[in-house]
Amino acid sequence: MDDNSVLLITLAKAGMNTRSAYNAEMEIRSLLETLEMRVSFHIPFSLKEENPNTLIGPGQAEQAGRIASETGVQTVVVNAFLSARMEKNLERIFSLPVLDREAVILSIFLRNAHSKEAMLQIEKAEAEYLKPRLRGRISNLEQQRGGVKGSKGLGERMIELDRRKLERRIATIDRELDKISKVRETQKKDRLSGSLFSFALVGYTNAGKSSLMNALTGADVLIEDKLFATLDTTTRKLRLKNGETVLLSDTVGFINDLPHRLISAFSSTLKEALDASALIIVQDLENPDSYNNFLTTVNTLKELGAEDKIKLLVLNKADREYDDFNTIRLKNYGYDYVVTSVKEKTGLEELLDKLEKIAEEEEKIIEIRTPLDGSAFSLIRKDDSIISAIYKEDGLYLRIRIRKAFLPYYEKLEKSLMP
Ligand SMILES: Nc1nc2c(ncn2[C@@H]2O[C@H](COP(=O)(O)OP(=O)(O)OP(=O)(O)O)[C@@H](O)[C@H]2O)c(=O)[nH]1
Ligand SMILES: [Mg+2]
Repeated sequence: MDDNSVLLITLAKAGMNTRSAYNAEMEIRSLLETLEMRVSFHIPFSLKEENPNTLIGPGQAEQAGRIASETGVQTVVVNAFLSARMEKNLERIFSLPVLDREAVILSIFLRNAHSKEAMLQIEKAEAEYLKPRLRGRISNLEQQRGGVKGSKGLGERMIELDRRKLERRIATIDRELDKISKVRETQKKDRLSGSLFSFALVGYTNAGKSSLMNALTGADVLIEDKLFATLDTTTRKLRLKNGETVLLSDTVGFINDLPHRLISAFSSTLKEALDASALIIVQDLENPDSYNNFLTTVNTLKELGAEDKIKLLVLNKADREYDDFNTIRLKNYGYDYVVTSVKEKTGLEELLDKLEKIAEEEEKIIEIRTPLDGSAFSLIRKDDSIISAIYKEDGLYLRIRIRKAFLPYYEKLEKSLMP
């Protein structure tokens, strides 16, 4: 049996239908494929109640242990979140390293991080994951990954580091991340001069966000048929047909049960994207669970407080075969949508038209009367831009392109400045 062979345990909770169990199995399989781990045996357990020591029942654990030793696999993967205690107990029963869903996703992030910021963010999430797991663990966790950008496997690090070292490291990482995000803030201000309307592409991993970004802006973001190919936020200018220039951002994708640790680790990168004026959800139709994946995206955006910004749904990979029922539900959910195939370049013109419309609808040009001394300039929101300033006898008239949502702000401002 080779080093990457895995015994996969999936859990069907009470009330879960066979179809969603199947989809969940396919998803963890593609996560493992992304890590080049090979599932040589799969056990679907049904979980009636959670055992606090091992999650699965003692009989199930024993059965899995027997299969693991008979098949000679190197690792056991459980597609669930395990507490440190559950993980430790299962490793003792199996005499093998156990990876839970969070460890799998973390390993993929570790492997795909390229920028300094992404690496630091993941190292922090990893350190926090490891903290409660330091003692008494089988320590060849995830070594097979090996040699990625000089970063060691989860297990290797575990031996080297004790809890206090981890805490110190987390504090250092926090300081470094803080510096990076400050630099980025100032760069952003220079680059964007705060005045362009901006869109961010968000959505489930592998939906085609980066492909769409590249197709529309000529950027060369890495595109891969792997999960979490993108971890950094990239922003490019996009010229619409009416001549207006807007910004388009591509960012990290979401997944069902994305560990909270990772969402918070990526909060500053995500924030950069979610600060956009409008969000576009990209969802591929090909995924058999497309509707649920879309709901995951919407719910994640809700948790991040960005739900109000969702303006359009792009249903991508229309060149592939897809499930009609899911597709109908996606179309009827309530967002305006466009059906595209980035691969065959269909639907892109319609998408551009919609972007134009959104920018127009979301923006408004207003004129306000302000004091002649120019003191109002510093009160204009940084996302809004002054088009002209005209001196008249009774005041300085500013024409401003604003986000519609901030109309009340300017109405109040005018009243308070020129009572
Ligand atoms: N058939 C088909 N494949 C597509 C289409 N758009 C993208 N793909 C493929 O889907 C895979 C994922 O594309 P990406 O653009 O990397 O997806 P992403 O949403 O950026 O994914 P992450 O960054 O991993 O979250 C790649 O293999 C693309 O070539 C499409 O319209 N049709
Ligand atoms: Mg991508």
